[in-house]
Amino acid sequence: MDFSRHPLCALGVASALGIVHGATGTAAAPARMMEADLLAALRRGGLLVRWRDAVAGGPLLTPSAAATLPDLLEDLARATERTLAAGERPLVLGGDHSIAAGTWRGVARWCRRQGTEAGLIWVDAHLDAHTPATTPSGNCHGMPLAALLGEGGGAWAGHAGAVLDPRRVCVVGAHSFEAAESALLARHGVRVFALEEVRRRGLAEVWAEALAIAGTPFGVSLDLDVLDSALAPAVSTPAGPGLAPAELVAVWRGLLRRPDLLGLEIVEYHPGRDRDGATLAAVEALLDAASRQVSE
Ligand SMILES: [Mn+2]
Repeated sequence: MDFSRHPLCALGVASALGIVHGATGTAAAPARMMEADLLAALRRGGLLVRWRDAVAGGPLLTPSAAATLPDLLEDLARATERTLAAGERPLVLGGDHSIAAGTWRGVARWCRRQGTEAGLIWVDAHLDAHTPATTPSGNCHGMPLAALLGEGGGAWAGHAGAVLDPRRVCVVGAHSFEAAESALLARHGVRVFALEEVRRRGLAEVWAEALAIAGTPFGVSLDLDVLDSALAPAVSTPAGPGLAPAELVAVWRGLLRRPDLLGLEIVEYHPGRDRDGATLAAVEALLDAASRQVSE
């Protein structure tokens, strides 16, 4: 199956339900992205993209006062599964990173029905591999990767089983995490390309290895806090020094043109913290690069 021929369907998740202590501004991110016509960057690159339509419940998934995080995640899982079943690819725009536990659950369900599995590249300053037993903050946006590997998700995500094959999961850019998280990922054999390794080897070489681990087909989950806080400040949990947007732009060139890219998720944008739109401009540059045709 050549996913590069599938139009993108953008789904905003206007939620900060995964952050109980701390900044909750991520709920405003998808509306800000719509207002800024973020998808124009993809259209300029020649890709077909639309916001999810009203028939499917509108472009934004917004938790109502009564909605719990497990309800929201199941709604999102159904949405990404249906998107793929309809011959489109999900572009999920967060929202805090806890939504990844829904995004990739839906993608994985669709893949299994096709007799395949999804790989995943997790680009993040953090490991997001806490469980309710190890988290110092109690924030679920620090737990989704563990939940996708079948650890601790039953307690907060409403799904206890493993969603992903850890041999096809890797993390790129991490530099701020606790020992319990690296121990959990090591136990599952998940390859972590820490920021220090990226610095030593260069992102191009690391990204090529990450693609090889993720295999075919695969998805990418980008937490914007992997970007250097001085250059892209508008995130829930700024982590200080990180990747320059230009470094990531260079390796993302043609990403959405790959035949094996199932979907893309971009999370943790906190519009109230942006400075002169620098963070949103970085997202636009990434989408522009990802939409470009790359000659082999
Ligand atoms: Mn994250």
